[in-house]
Amino acid sequence: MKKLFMLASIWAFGWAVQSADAQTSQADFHVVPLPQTIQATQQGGFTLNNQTVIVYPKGNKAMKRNAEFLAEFISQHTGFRPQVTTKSASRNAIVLALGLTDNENKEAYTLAVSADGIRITGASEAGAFYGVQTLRKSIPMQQGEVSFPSVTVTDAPRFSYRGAHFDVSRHFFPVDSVKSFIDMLALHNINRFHWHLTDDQGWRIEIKKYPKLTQIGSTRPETVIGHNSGKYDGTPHAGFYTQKEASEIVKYAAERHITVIPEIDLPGHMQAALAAYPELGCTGGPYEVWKMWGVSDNVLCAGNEHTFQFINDVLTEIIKIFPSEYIHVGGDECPKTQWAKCPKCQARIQELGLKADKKHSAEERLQSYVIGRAEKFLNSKGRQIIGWDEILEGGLAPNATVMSWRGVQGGLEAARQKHNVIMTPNSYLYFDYYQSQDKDLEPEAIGGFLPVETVYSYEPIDKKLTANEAKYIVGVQANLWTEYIPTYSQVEYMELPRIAALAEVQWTKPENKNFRQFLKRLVPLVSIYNARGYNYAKHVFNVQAEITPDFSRGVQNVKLFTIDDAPIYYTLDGSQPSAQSTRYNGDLLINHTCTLKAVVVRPGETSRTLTQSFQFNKATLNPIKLLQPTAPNYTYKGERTLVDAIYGGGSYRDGNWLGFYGKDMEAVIDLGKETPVSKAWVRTQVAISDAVFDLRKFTVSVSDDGQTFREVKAAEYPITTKESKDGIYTHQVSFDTVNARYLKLTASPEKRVSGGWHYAEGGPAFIFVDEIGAE
Ligand code: TNX
Repeated sequence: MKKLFMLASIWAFGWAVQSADAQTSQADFHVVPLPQTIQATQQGGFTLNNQTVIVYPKGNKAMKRNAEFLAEFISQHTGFRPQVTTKSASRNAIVLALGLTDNENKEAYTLAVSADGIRITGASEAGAFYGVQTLRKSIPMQQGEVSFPSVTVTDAPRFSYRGAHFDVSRHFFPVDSVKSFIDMLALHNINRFHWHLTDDQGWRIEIKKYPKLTQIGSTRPETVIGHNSGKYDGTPHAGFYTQKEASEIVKYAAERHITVIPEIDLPGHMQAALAAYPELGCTGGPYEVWKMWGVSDNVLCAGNEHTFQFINDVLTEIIKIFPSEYIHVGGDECPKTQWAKCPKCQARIQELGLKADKKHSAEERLQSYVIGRAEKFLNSKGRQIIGWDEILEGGLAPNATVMSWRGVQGGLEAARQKHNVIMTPNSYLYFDYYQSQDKDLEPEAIGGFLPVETVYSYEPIDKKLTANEAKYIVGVQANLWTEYIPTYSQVEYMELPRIAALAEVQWTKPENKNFRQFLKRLVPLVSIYNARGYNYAKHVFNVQAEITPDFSRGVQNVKLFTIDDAPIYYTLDGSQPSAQSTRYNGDLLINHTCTLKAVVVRPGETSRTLTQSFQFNKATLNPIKLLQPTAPNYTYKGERTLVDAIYGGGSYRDGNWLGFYGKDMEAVIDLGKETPVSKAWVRTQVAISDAVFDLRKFTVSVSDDGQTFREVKAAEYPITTKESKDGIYTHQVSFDTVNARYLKLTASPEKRVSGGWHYAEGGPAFIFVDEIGAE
């Protein structure tokens, strides 16, 4: 019986494929990253079918590989694999060629469609590879023939260094995962893989001259739970790459036109190495491979000549494995506490005559000395160094490239000093940060909040730089620190789709970038993620809402949408929606108190739930006027916010709260006709450390003409003190029913903070109000 069912389902699947076969899908070159130009031509469109061949230039191994990649991609997308050949074909061929000469950019390519086929011409093999990537991404994931529009794509990356960093120290990831990571980079046209191989919590690369680095340094006895909770999991965490495995990774990456840049983080972040060779530390140990997160005080001793021998020996083996011109030597977060006490380090400072000045301490200069020696050594071998922006402290090594991670300032400073810079600011490009403010629904992360949109908005060439200085910004990179990322599946979740946004920051010219259009381009890219089984974050696929109040009809107009136009279902009674609930049809007007919940239902899965409550009362969505202005920075959408039926959240900066400073919130609401009213209220938020205090007074007045008002009730509230509590408060007053056409509600803030306990002493405090109402 079971077998019969299986046969039946195979048959059904086969039928589905066949019927799709009959259809020709349409290729679209608006891929991620968006090519620089896509120009319509008169050459005629081309149809790719099971007779199409891929031609590459004879004798060129890299082009042969490009051709084979393309054949494999096409077979994944369409179901048939084109034959790869060196025999020229005049019809029905995709031709991969070299010799694009009118572009100095080595990674440039053109892709020209004509009735006879497609010709990709690279300025180099790498250029041709990006042409192949663009072509493959243009093909929908649908079995059957593909029709290409008659266009020419002319493309080249904006930045030559397009990086992605992966920390394999905090958590180790096996060779297969690293290869998978590299495939993911290739899909996004990334050409540098920054491999963070060593840190306090684990040394992950075999060094033959120092076998204990991996024998001891690659295993930590256990790992702290959560954010340094003080509790440990009791499970050893271990792993390293042999030199052979690392070479295999280098080759795998090179085949995908990616350079592996290894990082040996020094002189800080070295506790795992010290556990293996305690004589390299200032105190002599003993040390253990670190079991918790943060910045360890245990660093290499800069007074010990053996340290420099060690660094040179390690780097000697590293450059044998990694042909990259650039070697990353870290330089970040090296506490100087032990150097300040260590007699050897102090003797070195003396001997070198290092002096503190206004900008740098003597110990910072000692760090520059360490990095400088590593640079000298690597330069003597024909290599260059990259270091984190701390290498600016104490003076830059002469040829160093700076990776700016603590914001953008270090990058600006290095560019002004005429050093190459790679921008990787944590505020935009730290993929270990949360992607949603609903932290409860996310895997535990280090902190922060970095949604796709913020990544996309990043502009690496700061306006403060002159054109000449801007030339030193050679690249952009996102970093993935893995303290809180124990599995490879979570690596994918943190990278995807933020890395797609990164790809356009790195590749696409800023004038061609557009977030809404990027989201549309993301949909076909995600179908590749699906086909490859990637675990990507789905926030951008959740229901999005645009809520516009309509005062003339007294309703909230709710527009719901998704980036791929998938069906949305909703409820208004607070119950969980499903595919059985009402389907959203483009029309949703809310005129009563209710809770909207909406989900997107796609084959096999339902999105997160969008929840929005509406609170209606007699004042809601009636014309409102403020008689005194809001604080300029806290005006958002203005007075209508106070009667829009939408409450604000716990942050007074969420756009639903209006701020008032030194002025009353004095609002006149036109109820439209004479209306009986017997109570009124105001919702306010208190955040004492930001000088956001409670009201002192709330007054209700009424009027028949909107000109002369009669006070019906007033209430006073105690002064805010050190002991007052932050939070959201509703202040309500009741009175004998009055008939009123106009209602005036006045909330008065503290006008003069007193008592000598707050920095706002002597001046006014803010009040923040999200909603006012009456019944
Ligand atoms: C800072 S970025 C570090 C890493 C941490 C990371 C966590 C940098 C050069 N150093 O050691 O893993 O923050 O976000």
